Amino acid sequence: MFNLILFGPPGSGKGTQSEKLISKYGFKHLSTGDLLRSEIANQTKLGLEAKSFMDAGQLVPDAVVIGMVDAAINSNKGVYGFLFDGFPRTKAQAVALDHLLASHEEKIDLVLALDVPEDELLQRMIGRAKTSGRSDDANPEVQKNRIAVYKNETLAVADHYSQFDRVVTLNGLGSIDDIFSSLSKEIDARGF
Ligand code: B4P
Repeated sequence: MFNLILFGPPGSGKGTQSEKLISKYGFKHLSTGDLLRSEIANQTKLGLEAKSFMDAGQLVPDAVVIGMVDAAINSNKGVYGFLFDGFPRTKAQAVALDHLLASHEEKIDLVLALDVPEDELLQRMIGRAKTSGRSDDANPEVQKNRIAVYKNETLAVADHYSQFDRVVTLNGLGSIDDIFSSLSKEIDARGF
């Protein structure tokens, strides 16, 4: 198996690039944002709990997200590799993911981090708000809060995997195709 984390701040293009990587390499996509939005759409207890955090630009509690990922990994045994998109978002989630994978004798092979300046992130989220229908995209204060949460809580995930030398940072500014090609080069270089 080859397990990849696509890492970056909100609006950096993780969802956009994930779609392309999945169709090229056949990863099993595991986006916690998508899973949470589907829980909200289905009006489950988990979704109702998550919605208030997401609408405020806060992270959903670790235990909720980790439980969701655990279930998704267990129900997708035998896949070629997972592409984790938007997860882990805290050091505690990263440690939990390492344990979950280790229990299947697996590990994270590579973390590809998209580097995008803050003013561009805000512009992209404003643009996405016009079509996404996402309540967390509509409010500029919420967008700024999401970036602050990224700096305070999520950057620690990159530090965690850097100690194992598994992080490659790439420029996330430019055309979607050019960024996809630089991500693909890193994956190809590892023989996946
Ligand atoms: P996510 O669903 O993960 O979404 P995201 O980080 O906002 O966006 P992404 O980086 O995927 O950007 P996209 O491709 O859409 O998270 C939503 C919320 O869920 C979180 O705030 C949190 O509350 C909760 N959550 C999720 N996971 C969690 C976890 N593990 N723990 C706790 N809470 C969690 O790109 C953005 C826009 O830019 C799009 O409009 C796109 O078209 C455009 N774009 C993309 N690439 C571009 C490029 N190269 N140039 C110009 N525009 C580009």
